[in-house]
Amino acid sequence: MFQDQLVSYSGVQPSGNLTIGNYLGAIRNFSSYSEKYKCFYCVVDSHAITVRQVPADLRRRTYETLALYMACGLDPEKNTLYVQSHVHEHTDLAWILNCFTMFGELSRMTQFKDKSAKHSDNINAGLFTYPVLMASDILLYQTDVVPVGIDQKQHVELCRDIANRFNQLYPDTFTVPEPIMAKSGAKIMSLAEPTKKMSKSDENANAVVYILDDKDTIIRKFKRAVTDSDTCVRYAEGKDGINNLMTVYNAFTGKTFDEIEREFEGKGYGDFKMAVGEACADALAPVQQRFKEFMADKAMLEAQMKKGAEEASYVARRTLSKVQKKLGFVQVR
Ligand code: ATP
Ligand code: LTN
Repeated sequence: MFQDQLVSYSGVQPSGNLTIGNYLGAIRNFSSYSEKYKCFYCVVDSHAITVRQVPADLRRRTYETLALYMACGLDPEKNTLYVQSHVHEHTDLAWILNCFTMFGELSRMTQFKDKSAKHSDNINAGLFTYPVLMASDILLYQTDVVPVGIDQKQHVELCRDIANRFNQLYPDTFTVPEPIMAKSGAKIMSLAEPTKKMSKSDENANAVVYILDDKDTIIRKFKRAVTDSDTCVRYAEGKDGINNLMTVYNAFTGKTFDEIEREFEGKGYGDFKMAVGEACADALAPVQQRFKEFMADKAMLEAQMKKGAEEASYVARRTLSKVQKKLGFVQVR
């Protein structure tokens, strides 16, 4: 679709304050595709309403997520940055793909199982069909690669199954995408329960380091991180807390696990936690600075949203129209 240029596509929900999991597992990696790929990065507000949102918070976080994309190095001149609900083709295609997705497939999605356990008072149909909307996001842009954290791999695999099924019935409709995961940081764990993924909707703020936390808060959170009764900084089975901190340190500094073990030989967990906190705070400081500048200019953010939606709509319209034609929908335009 883009004269042989490959396409990269991903999305982040404006469902809470973004964490270093979102940063290391997803957003930080997005800009590395800008040269080689045509990139689309979306603020997926329609996905966010699968769990209840306070309208004022959702609105503010939609601006914030766009500002963070830009603060993390995504240049809106080189990447299409937009808001999902501004391009109605996403929900149009989602309905169609619902008819090509099996109940059994959706029932097996671990995110659905986790979220329905967490929100047992609101197990709505949107939460169940969430992966179909995600498949629509991806397939509308004839995407080749989807940079995501490990937790989203299952959804991208389902998207591939849906695309293959549709292509078998209606050949040459969709590009079948590949998930790509960061080499380091694709699964950052909670600081309080290191067997659980760090999640922006965690109720325990001490379990989560937010991209916008100040240096003192970041260091305090790492200092309180759950570790083990051993004293030696080394990567080993059963040392989930330390393994996670080593992963964070590796992702922020580029130091290998061997190098980290050597650096902290003979030192205690206290020194190590301090170093992780400092590395994290130092890496985030320039992002926070740029974020503040972008958030101070709402008009600029709105102009970018508009421009992004126009660029995205142009592509999305073409794919949707191709799908509708293949299905036998009458087109009168
Ligand atoms: P929620 O808690 O609302 O479900 P979330 O923190 O899981 O949100 P998403 O908006 O669903 O965040 O995810 C955005 C991107 O960040 C996805 O690519 C996801 O895989 C990635 N991501 C989320 N959490 C982590 C994590 N702990 N480690 C690495 N990547 C992550
Ligand atoms: N489901 C993802 C967010 C998301 C996404 C996408 C990621 C929505 N649409 C398309 C990649 C591609 C999540 O919950 N993190």
